Formats: sequence, C-alpha cells, structure tokens
Amino acid sequence: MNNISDSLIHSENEALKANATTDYEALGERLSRRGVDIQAITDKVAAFGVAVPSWGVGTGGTRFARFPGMGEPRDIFDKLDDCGVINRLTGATPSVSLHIPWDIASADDLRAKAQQHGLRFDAMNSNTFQDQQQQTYSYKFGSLSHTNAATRQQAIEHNLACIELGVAIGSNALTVWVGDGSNFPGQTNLTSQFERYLESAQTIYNSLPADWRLYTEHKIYEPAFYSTVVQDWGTNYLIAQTLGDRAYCLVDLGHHAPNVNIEMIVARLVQFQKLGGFHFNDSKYGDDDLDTAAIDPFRLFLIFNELVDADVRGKLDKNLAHMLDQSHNVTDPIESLMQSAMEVQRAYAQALLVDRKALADFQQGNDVLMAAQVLKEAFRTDVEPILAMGRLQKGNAINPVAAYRKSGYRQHVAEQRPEVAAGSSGIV
Ligand code: AFD
Ligand code: MN
Ligand code: MN
Repeated sequence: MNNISDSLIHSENEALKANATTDYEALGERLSRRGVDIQAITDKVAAFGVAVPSWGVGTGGTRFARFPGMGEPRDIFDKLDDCGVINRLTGATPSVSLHIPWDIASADDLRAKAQQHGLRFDAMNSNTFQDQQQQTYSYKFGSLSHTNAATRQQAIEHNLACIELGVAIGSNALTVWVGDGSNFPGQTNLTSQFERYLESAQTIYNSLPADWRLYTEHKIYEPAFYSTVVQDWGTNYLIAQTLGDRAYCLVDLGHHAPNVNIEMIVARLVQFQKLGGFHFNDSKYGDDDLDTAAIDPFRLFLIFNELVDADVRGKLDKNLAHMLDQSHNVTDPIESLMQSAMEVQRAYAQALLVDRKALADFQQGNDVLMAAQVLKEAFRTDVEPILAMGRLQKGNAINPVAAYRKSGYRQHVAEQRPEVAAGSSGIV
C-alpha cells in the first residue's frame, strides 16, 4: 500500500490552488490572443501518459559501482507500489512496463496489485543480455544472434515466455533489446550475425498474438564496443520491414551518437509507418539514462513537434508506445520519474502551441529566421500553469514532488524494506 492519501493531495492543493488559477487565467488570456483555447490544450496534455519502467523505481548504478538507496523496492510488488505513487501524484503514468525475468510473478498477483493502484501493463521487456541462474547456455557471446543454434533457441523461448505472461496480464507488446555485437574487428561476421538475428526475431514475431506489436530497440554501442547487431535506426527499420506489419522501431533517446538529429529519425519513421514508440530519457554523452529533458529540453520539444505535425496531418499512429527508460543513481527514483513524466507532458504542451499555419507559410517562403522563431516562441512559453491545472482538474497534485516529500512515503517504506547490499555494479 502507499500512504498518499486523497486528503493529503487535497490539502496540498488547497494551499496552491489560488496561485495556480491566477497563473492559468493569465496564460489563458495570452494564448487566446493567439487564437489558442487553453482548456483544449489542457485536456490533451492531461490525457497524455507515459509508461514507467519497473526497473526505473530501483536505484541503478554505473559500470563502476552501485550505491543502494533508501527503501528500495524488493520485488515487483514493491515496484508497483512505487509506480502507484507516481501515478497518484502526477496522473501522468497510468501503465508500467515489466522486465522479465526481473519481474516474474504470478499473473493473478500482478493483475491484482496493478488493479489496486489503477495501473495497466505496457510493453513486456525481455532480457537476453544477462545470464540468469539455472540457464543452460550463456549469452556471453550473444543471444538471438549467437553462433550456437541452441543458445538462439533458448533466447527465442525466453521471448515467447514474456509474451505468454504478457497476455495473461493484459499487455499487448513485446520490446526486444539485445546486447549482441562484438568487441573486436574480426570477432564476428557482420552479415551472418545479422542473418541469425533476423531469423530468431522472425520466429518470435511469428508467435505474436494477433493484437500484439513487436518493438525492437536500437542502440549504438554498449555492452558491445566494436559493433552492435541492432546499432542504428537504419538497421532497426530493416528489421521492422523484414519481420512484418506489426514490427516497429522503438527510439530510445540515449541510444544514438552524440548530436544525432533524433527528431529527423522520428520524422522518417513516422513517414514510413514504422515508428513504434519511445524510451524517454536524456544524455550528455552516451546511454546516460538521465532524467528526461534534464540536459536538452529543446530536443525533446523538437521530437514532440514532429509528432504533433504528423498528428495534424492525420499521420500519427494512435498506438505509439510512450515509455520512460532511465536509471537513477543520485536522486530518489520516484521523484525523478515524476519529474520526467511531467517533462514529457511539457514538451507535448509546447509542441501543441506551435503556430502550424505560420510555420508552413514561413517554410514555403524560405523565411528561415521567422520559421525558427515560430518554434522558439512555442518552446519559450512557460506551460507549467497548463500542466498544474491539468493535474488539479484530475485530482492529482499541483506540485507532485512537494506532496511526495510531505507524505513521508520514502521514510515509511524504508522501515519495511531493508537496504539492499551494494553490488559491484548496477547498470540497468
Ligand atoms: C538498455 C535499453 C533497454 C533495456 C535496458 C536494460 O535501453 O530498454 O531494456 O537497458 O536495463 O540500454
Ligand atoms: Mn531503452
Ligand atoms: Mn538504454
């Protein structure tokens, strides 16, 4: 259970309500001068949710060390309690994405716990980048693309088991990320390794229930440092094309080379109907898994600008999977995930404010400066009153982090959840 009571949220909101309303009305007045109806934007943003990764509520680590956090969840049920807190306060995270085998439990128990918090299950994530106890074949040299057929088969069967559990808990998608690749030139034949991957992935795809989707996630490097089988969006697109209609590319923001134009990748995948969804996070250098928009909020805005542009043209897939994927080493994961979910909503709100007609006209006339300014004007708008009012109207907290701290939830669970010993490393 969690101790975020309705009365706590109510009393916290009472204290903030007057200012929130004044700010909202002031922004509403400004936006109406631009012909924008603030309530229409508020409704869209408040209805926009992202899935929380179950692994995100634990304290992560780096390749060097892992420092345990206070009151870390011991199992998937504790994790779901934490996810319940995030959604209760923000109203922005109605679903949870499970990682198997980390989160294995009985389907009935999972469903019951999720129901208790009003949560749904988003995409299932398989794990063939680590060896599990009692596993026959090692993934040291790969999984779905391993040279040994029996190892590939074991990895395939693991994915099928993920689907089976997913069906039982109401999920409808499988996300596959593999660490397969090579560390030295010559270690692997790049072509045959990809052939083996495709064959394995096809077998998994062919077993998908009719209403399921398969998301494959590309990542430029790590844990393999010379080559990675699914290293970029081009390869990812080839996979989705090869497998079939229900195979889509998942874009994790941290999985590209520095300075890559991610919004353009998004535009391309949308254009060719292969964008499956996102893993939102942020990074300075590599797959840093920092809080969403912590480093480059403008980039997140530009990604949402592409999504809204596609939506306006009637080209946006309504079933896109929006998920967070972050690792927290020095913050309280619940606070970071709440913050990130709200940052995603913020970028969406800003993108909805772009004057699309003006932008199209400036683009058509090659008025570069003004076209850029149209985007900047939307990005510069402080949409916090919209986000806050959306939460207030839905009965969530105007200021989720403040309400969370006031609740004493972390101290409360710390009493029930003993500290987990510091492992050697804890990369997730
Ligand atoms: C990886 C991927 C991913 C995967 C996770 C494992 O981003 O989605 O499931 O880390 O912790 O880098
Ligand atoms: Mn990811
Ligand atoms: Mn990652």
